[in-house]
Amino acid sequence: MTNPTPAGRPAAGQDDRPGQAARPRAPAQHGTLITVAPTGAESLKSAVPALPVTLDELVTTAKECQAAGAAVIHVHIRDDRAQPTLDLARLTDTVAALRESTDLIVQLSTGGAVTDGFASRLAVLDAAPDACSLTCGTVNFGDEVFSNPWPFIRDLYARTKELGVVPEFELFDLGHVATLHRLLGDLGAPHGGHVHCDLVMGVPGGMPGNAATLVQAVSALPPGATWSATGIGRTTLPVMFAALSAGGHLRVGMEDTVSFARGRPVTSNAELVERAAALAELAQRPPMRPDEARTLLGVSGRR
Ligand code: KMH
Ligand code: ZN
Repeated sequence: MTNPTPAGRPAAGQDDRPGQAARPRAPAQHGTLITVAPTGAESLKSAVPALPVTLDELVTTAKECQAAGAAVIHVHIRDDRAQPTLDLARLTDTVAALRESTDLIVQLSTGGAVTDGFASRLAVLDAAPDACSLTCGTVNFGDEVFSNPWPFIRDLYARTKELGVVPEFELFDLGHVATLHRLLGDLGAPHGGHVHCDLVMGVPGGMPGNAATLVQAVSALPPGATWSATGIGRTTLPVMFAALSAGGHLRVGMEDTVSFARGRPVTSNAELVERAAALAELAQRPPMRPDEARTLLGVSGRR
């Protein structure tokens, strides 16, 4: 039997119920960070009418999702024709509007659409978001290629540090985990000091969205890193259950799935957040508030 602590209580990780021999117990539970990715760059508004594409639609969605339990919003924006854009003025206005109307951590996508060039993806940071996505490698993306060569990854990461933007490392494949280690080894810790990753699983061409792959990817992450996971399309639910059981956080939203169940389209991002929040509650890891998420991720107060 392990020695008791000075206060006479069993050491952390042991069962302290009266009459119980010391034995391992589950790690301390923590809340669940829920990120909503409401729009993405791939779905067409004409095919998915519930997709938020205008600033008004995005702000309304953000408010609903915060009320449902989201703490972070991962943002792609659209132009007047509902096409993906990285227009800097629009991005800046979007950051301002989301800050005005919600407490959510505003994370801009630097991935954009597969057709976006590196210069405009780097310039996203000039819109001064709280946080940004940073994909750690190239991946086949359906019939396309989502291009993230090492020099671009390095430049983007260096720029996040210069501008004080907290990166979330997007990992679409196991090789991306290796690149994350290389990046941290070469350039050091991110702004905010904490490494948070998002496993994007089930993209055709990336790692599959299942529990075995999730466990393998998580076991390769840097020590101390936290992580979310999202499964694209029909891998949404298996990945969500696997992430919760493995102690991870959740990303949901219409960027990743437009079906709520077989044959039943998603009607709003909020219903995806509500479902994630309900499962998190069931797992006794309730949704984190935005201020708790700021502390976890090292995102400082509003600039
Ligand atoms: N739209 C994808 C090509 C990100 O936001 O950083 C890339 C993507 C990743 O969605
Ligand atoms: Zn995205």
